[in-house]
Amino acid sequence: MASEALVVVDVQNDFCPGGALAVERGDEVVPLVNRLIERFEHVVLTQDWHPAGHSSFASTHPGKAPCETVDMPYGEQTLWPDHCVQATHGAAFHEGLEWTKAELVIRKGFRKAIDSYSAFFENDHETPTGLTGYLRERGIGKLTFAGLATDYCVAFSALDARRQGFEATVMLEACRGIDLGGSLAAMTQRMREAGVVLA
Ligand code: VGL
Ligand code: ZN
Repeated sequence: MASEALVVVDVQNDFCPGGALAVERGDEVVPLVNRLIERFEHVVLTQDWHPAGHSSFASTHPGKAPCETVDMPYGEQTLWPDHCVQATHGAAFHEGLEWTKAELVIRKGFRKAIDSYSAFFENDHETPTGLTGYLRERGIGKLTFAGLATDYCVAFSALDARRQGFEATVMLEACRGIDLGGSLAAMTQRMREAGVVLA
């Protein structure tokens, strides 16, 4: 039988209260995620990891504000405040996160010209992060997701997991959402339709 892994998505300072792209009550997931980390044999973390001047930052596009969109070669891209800049405090994991046990940290969003919500593919839905190969080689077929944000990085990761043939469960109580323009309801529906188990 294929083994399982927990994927902890972007539990970083910038997505917690006080951070640059704070998800409301984002820090509340920390104790819940820690409990999940204890329960799982294999744990993978993702870390949003942008170079300064990243193309997903509104500040990179003169006249644009956060939450507006721009057309990128790979499609429409939502713009964000500068966040999770490589090696800054904002990009570090929340200090309460008990990440010692994690066997892999997947960094994403490090290419200046392309954003990456999913743990599997960048936002062109083509450029792989390498996670599929890693999990397959290790015989891991079943994934459980928790972290931030429900309607962006968690949802796109869970959808891509299904597309790549993994079983996927999202622990909703150990996630918090951004909910931009109804994104939480829309992404919840898309996950359900894709066969993601919402627990
Ligand atoms: C995320 C927006 C931009 C996330 C990352 O972790 O959900 N959202 N970068
Ligand atoms: Zn980001």
